[in-house]
Amino acid sequence: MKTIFSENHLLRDAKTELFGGELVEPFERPSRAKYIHDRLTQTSFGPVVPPNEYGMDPILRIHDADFVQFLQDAWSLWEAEGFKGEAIPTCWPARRMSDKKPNFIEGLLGYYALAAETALTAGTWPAAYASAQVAITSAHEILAGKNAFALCRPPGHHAAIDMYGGYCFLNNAAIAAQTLRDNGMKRVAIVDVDFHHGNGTQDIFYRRDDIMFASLHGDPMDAFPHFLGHADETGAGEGVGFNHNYPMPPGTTFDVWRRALKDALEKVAAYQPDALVISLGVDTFETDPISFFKLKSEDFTTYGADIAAVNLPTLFVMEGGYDIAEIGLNTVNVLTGFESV
Ligand code: 7XA
Ligand code: ZN
Repeated sequence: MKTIFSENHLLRDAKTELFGGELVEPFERPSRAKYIHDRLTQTSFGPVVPPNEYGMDPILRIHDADFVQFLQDAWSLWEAEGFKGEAIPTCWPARRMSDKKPNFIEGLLGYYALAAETALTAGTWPAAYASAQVAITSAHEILAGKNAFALCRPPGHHAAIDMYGGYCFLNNAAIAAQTLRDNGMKRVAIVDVDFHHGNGTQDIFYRRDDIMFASLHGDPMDAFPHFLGHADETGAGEGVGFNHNYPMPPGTTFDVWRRALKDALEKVAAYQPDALVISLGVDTFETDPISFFKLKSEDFTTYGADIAAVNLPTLFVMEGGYDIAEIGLNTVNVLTGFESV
């Protein structure tokens, strides 16, 4: 299968992440994509090509226009105040406070952020935009009857209609799924195998029955994003029954995780979608520095084959994974496992 990849991901190069009360080098850093790209090349996995330009319309099918405008303006508003560091939110509309949108950048950051670890920087918007174009271009591969790997960076699954955070700005998987719908597909399934719950994707499609969502993740009682991803969140309105969460505890091993995947894939098969989008995070790996599952490198190959057995046009969209030395191996293992069937 083809990989779609943009060098513009390099523009997302934050120097700080708020972690454990310190400003550290971000876990989500440019070398992640380089290691995946290197592994694709070393294994001659398939062609790696740049995205086409589809503009803003597909992005605005998912995200509110005022939120997208904020992402474009935030850095210049922050710089104009003369602040020295990167733009990090420090206050929120917490319980029983006003939901009016403030004018000042400090208030705007809290209004649109769902968490404080993700610093906004000069190149964040163009990189996020390029990442979305990668996802949209990959969706067009699916429409042309092929499978594809969207090597997106920055990732997307925490980004909601009008919120960023968890290293995510635009929801690449959601934009891709909507692109499939807007070009004639009737039903699309998204399965999120990243360690973290795909709160953004869930939020975007929670009331819809044309895009089903299933997520396997660290129990939010113990893992980011903490405030969404419980098993009893099953959809609302027309979306009731089309949202499936599989929260799992610290130390979860592949046999347990794989049973959850098989259950999710059975639900996908029953749904009879026209295509499958996989939010592919490899932070389920046993030595991932910010996660707590215990998958081994060979397990990624195994579950890639499990996904292929569903026999649907499949789009893999890159999400998380922070054991950088192994990120290429684990990611490409999923793809080779998929292609082995
Ligand atoms: O899938 N999402 C991620 O990999 C990013 C999670 C960010 C966690 C930040 C917790 N301090
Ligand atoms: Zn993750």
